[in-house]
Amino acid sequence: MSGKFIVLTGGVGGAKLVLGLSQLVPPKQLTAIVNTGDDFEHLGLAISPDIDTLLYTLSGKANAEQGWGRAAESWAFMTALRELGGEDWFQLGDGDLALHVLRTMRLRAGDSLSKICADFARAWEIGAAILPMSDERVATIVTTDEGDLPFQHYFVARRCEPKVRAVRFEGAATAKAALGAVDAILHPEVEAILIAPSNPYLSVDPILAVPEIRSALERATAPVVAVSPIVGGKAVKGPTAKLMAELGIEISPASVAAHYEGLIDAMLVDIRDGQVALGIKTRSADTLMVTLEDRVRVAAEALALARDLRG
Ligand code: FO1
Repeated sequence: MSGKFIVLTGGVGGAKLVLGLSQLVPPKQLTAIVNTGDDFEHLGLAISPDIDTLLYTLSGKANAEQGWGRAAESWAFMTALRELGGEDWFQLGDGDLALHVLRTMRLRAGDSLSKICADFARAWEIGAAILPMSDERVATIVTTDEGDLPFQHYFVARRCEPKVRAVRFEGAATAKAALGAVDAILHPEVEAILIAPSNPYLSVDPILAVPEIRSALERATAPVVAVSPIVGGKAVKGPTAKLMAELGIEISPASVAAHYEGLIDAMLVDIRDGQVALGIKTRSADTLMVTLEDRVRVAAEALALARDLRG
């Protein structure tokens, strides 16, 4: 394949698909546009979880079982922090800390998040382009029955327990797409644009809330294929299914297809969800990603669906 491939991704599930794609597509032809709505400042440090999860995953440094953070991590910092009474609800490993310290220092020096990402990717010999959705601050705020919670407070501190009433992305409406993101989506050699099986409402929506990205997707001539995050009528892990239930949305691929209406041309649906009539082209496959082979299989199925659309 000589073409280019774009994937919109957030969270752990998204990183799995990107890893699968990176085994099939020459890395230089792969661009990931990553959610930054989960980003927050913690202990004075700029944390970008979905970018870091992708950096770790594509460089082979990820803690695969946990999904986020580094493998073989040490926790001296957290131990010392706890002794001093510092906030310890958000686990920062010693190795992980280097990313946050360097990123914070460089952001304060005026470097853009996308430049910092590109330098980290290069340092870890990641060939794929890792682009934040925007270089400007966008914050996912979850409105719950306990009030508004910044994303990490909902996801980690409260373990997704509060009932969700709404989700919003502060700053998204005026945020410009990161340099290169729109051009990547609209590039004439793009063969497929994939939406990873990330949480549509928490991890993909912030990306789609950046006006230039949504309009680029609407204008793109390349096929846009979403991988369903639902497996057998429920979500694999994380709060997707609980969130959908709380938002009164039926937990099904059809709901996700409707959510992406007008943006996607097709959806890869899990074989356990049977044949679903979504009004768009679908392909059925085992989309559960446990092993590396699974990740490659799902990526291959999604690319095959895009190829079918190109005819
Ligand atoms: N998730 C947790 O459930 N607990 C944590 O303590 C935690 C720390 C953490 C540190 C760095 C990082 O990049 C991610 C981290 N995550 C943690 C995961 C993170 O909350 C999620 O991966 C995304 O924000 C949503 O997918």
